[in-house]
Amino acid sequence: MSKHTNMQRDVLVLNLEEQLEGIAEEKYGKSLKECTDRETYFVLLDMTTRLMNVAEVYNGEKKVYYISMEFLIGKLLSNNLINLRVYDRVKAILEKNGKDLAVIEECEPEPSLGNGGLGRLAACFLDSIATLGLAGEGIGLNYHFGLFKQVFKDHLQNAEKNDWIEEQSWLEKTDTTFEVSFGDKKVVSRLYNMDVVGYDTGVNKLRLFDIESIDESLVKKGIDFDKTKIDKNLTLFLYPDDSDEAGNLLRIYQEYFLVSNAAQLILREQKERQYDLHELNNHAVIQINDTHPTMIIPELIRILVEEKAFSMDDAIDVVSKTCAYTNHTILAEALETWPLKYLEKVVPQLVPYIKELDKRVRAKYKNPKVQIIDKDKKVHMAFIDIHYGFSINGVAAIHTDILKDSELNDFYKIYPEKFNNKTNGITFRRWLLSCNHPLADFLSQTIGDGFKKDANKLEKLLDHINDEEVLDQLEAIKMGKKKELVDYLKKHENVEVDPDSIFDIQVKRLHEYKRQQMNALYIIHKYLEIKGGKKPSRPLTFIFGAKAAPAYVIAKDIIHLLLVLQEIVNNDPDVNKYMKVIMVENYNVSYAEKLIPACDVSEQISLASKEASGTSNMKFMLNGAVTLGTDDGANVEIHELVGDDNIYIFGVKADEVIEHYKKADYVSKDYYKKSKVIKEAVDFIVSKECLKVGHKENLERLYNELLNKDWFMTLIDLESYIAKKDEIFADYEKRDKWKKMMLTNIAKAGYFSSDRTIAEYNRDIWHLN
Ligand code: H53
Repeated sequence: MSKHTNMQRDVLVLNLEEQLEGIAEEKYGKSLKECTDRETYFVLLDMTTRLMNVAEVYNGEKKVYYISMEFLIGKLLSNNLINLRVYDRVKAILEKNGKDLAVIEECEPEPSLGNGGLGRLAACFLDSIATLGLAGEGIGLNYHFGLFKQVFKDHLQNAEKNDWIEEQSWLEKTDTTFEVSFGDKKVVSRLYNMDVVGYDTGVNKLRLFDIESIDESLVKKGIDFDKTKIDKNLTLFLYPDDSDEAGNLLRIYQEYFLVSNAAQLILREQKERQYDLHELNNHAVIQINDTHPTMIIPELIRILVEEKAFSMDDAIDVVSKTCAYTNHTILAEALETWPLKYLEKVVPQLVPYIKELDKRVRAKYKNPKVQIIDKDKKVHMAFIDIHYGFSINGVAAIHTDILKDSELNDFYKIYPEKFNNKTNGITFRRWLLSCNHPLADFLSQTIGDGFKKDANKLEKLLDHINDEEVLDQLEAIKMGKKKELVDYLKKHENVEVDPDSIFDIQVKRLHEYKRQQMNALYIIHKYLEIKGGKKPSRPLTFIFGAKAAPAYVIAKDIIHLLLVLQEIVNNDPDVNKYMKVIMVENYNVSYAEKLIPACDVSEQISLASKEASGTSNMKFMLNGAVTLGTDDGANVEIHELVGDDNIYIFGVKADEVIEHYKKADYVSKDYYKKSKVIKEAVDFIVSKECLKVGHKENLERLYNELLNKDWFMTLIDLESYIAKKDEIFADYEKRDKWKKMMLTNIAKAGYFSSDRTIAEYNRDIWHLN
């Protein structure tokens, strides 16, 4: 940090209390003590912004631009205070004034700029880029209503707009505007910035583009709006319904809007710094997050050729050396392919360049599986990234191996040197220091606070594996967090939970491959067992949090089943002493921060090969939960780190699953017919108990899906899942063993710090100073 900014910061920090009083007086003509909680929040927002304004801004010779449709950043107040190293002081000042920082935090609306793991990863990465002192920016969109707000009515998911932007917020409106041209219209963008402060370091920016002509009143009922009015709707929602053509086109408009702004911003910066664009790759590296921002490649090439007098060869060459692609999934549905005719409508200016890129590939490689434009005139966006980027990475070891060996094997054979793995990570500032103060404090006392800057130091905890006092403390901290959650659930979901019960939690996007339905079948199985007189030795609490994409019918049916089970189980006096089911409403980052520290059993039960990495698995282990999972994604690496004795792995392996898909020989009904347990559980979905509470249409559809299709092989693993889950619940009673497992999981979590991940991106891909 420069001397100048350092001094300004010190002055502010030294006089924190006076500053806060000053702002309260200025804004509200009151003392801090007299401010309401909401007013106090805005006072703190002001104060924090001032502190960030005097922090060093990173400006290296080379910068990384992380372009993403999602940035699931979560609330910012506490996190910013922690990273600025003033959290404890602010907390104490508030206490002196009769206020509780935890209560003030509740006044902050959570930004709704992301959906799941991919967006949260982008947010963790920004934190780590700043913390490592690297020059880097996120570039994304400022969605007014973001991802929808989930409301349950009649045991069904309803979607409402999520109106999160307030008059005063972390968003800073800038003077920067760009013109963005589509085939049939032009819009004017406006740039908003958000500061991203590193832990004890400087500040980077998250750049969020919006349109000037947005019209919020377009949204009439729920989340419905006229999808054709692009100049009014472009930045209303993240992932608007894309089940029809208008929805698909809107998605392409959004994606081009993102990359056109990104390109203009990046090139403007090169110009300001008087860099030669022929050396773009020495000053900029663009990380393309999933296929959504792929059009940045043809867009940059187009600008260089049409506006900067580059030859086509030179333009392609330098852009290819600047762009790197991260793949986050092997699911075909998430690897975008756009009909050429859609691109011709939305971005006709790019089409000649995409055709040129395709032509060059065609001239070199005959294999139809590597062509950018296929025989049905569909454009494979990932293939543009792979041919015309310099790096392609998967997000966990097994995922990268699957990309190399099967999904993208044809490309791996051409470009082995481009493929690399970067196992995902999470920022420990949010997922430990901020969401679990008691644990963070206890760790500091026990092993020193070196782990806050170097996560590997958590391993020191292993020295205490036989220390009963430490083990008891860990147990007590967990109990404290469980009790906090019990209060919260009572207030927000109106469900009574026993803190002595085992908290078994599955929180993630709702998708058949993640197999929330398998967890539901276990719950049915337990319910029937208890009804039959077999009681568990300790009560069980099953908690879910998940949103289903509004157009994903079966995913919504699974939510319906979970809500129906919640109703049946929690109201059955024979059963509710022994188990409870809770599907929390509108699961988001803030909810995760309450659930994860309170968890005993972390459910990571995707069909092997399908979960690229997962990141909640890392958050749970860091907070002392034990994983019940398949050999999938980052679970594999967790397994290697903690060893067989500290994790519960079940189910078929990835190669077996891949074989089944190749041979198309999985028949779910065979499993149903062969096993009484499976049959009973599946049949219960359409039993009179369920039909009394739920809807025939939804339940029958789900039942038929499981029986006749089950594309993600729920039934193949159901029996081994039941057995493992019973085993883990039984082991929970062996308290010594359990506490040691908790400790080991925390101690071994250091590898999953996003600081490690980002250091690897920088070492292997970005090469920033
Ligand atoms: O990305 C996470 C992975 C996770 C994967 C997730 C993801 C999305 O959230 C959205 C789209 C997509 O293609 C992938 O499902 O396994 O941990 C971050 O890499």
